[in-house]
Amino acid sequence: MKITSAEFITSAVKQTHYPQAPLPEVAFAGRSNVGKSSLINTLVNKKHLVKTSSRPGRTQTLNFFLINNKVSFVDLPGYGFAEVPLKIRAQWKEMVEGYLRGRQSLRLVVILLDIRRAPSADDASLIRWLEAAAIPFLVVLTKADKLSKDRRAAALRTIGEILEPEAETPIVLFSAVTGEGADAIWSWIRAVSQGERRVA
Ligand SMILES: Nc1nc2c(ncn2[C@@H]2O[C@H](COP(=O)(O)OP(=O)(O)O)[C@@H](O)[C@H]2O)c(=O)[nH]1
Ligand SMILES: [Mg+2]
Repeated sequence: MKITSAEFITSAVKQTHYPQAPLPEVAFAGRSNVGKSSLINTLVNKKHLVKTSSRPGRTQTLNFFLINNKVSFVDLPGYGFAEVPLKIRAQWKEMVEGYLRGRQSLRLVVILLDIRRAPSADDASLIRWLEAAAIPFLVVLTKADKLSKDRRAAALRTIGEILEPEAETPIVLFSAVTGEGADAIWSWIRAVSQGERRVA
C-alpha cells in the first residue's frame, strides 16, 4: 500500500469526542505489549506515528489516525495487563464496548495475538463479543519472526483451534521486523473499506 499521509487526529474517551464525518474505520485491539503500535507503524511506513511503549498498560484512550485521507485507524487501549486494577478494567470495558457498539463507520476490528502465546480469556471474550455484535474481525498473529517456519505452522493450527474449533477464522501472520503480513492486512482493510458494515 502506498502511504501518502498518516497523521494523528485526536484521543477520545467518549463518543462526543470522536472525530465527526468519519471515513471507513479500522480498530486495532490486543493485550498490552502484543505489538499493536508496531503493527500500525509498519502498516503506515512510519517509525513513530504511534508510540511503542516499554510501560505497557498506560494508554487508556482511543487514539484516532487518518491514513491517506481515506481510512481511519483507531488504536484501542491494550487489555489484560495483570496489574491494572478492577476499576480501570471496568472503564476499559465501558469505553471500548461503547465505541465498538456505537461506531457506525467501523468496518473491521484487527485483533492481535502474540504467536508464541495461547489466547487469553480476555482475547477469547473479545472475539465472542464481536461475533455476537456481528462486527467483522481479523486475527493477526504478531512477532512471527520469533518462531521458525515449523513452529509457526503449529502455532497457527493451535491458535485457530482454540479460537474457532468449527468455523474458519481469518488469521494473518505478521512481523514488524520483516514486514511480513502487512500486504495481506492491507488487502483486508481495502476490501472492508469499500463494503458496507454488516448489521446485527
Ligand atoms: N521481534 C519482534 N518484536 C516486536 C514485534 N512487534 C513488536 N515487538 C516488540 O514488542 C514490544 C511491544 O511492542 P508495542 O508495539 O509497543 O506493543 P503494544 O503495547 O501492543 O502497542 C516492543 O519491545 C516491540 O519492539 C515483532 O513483530 N517482532
Ligand atoms: Mg501501544
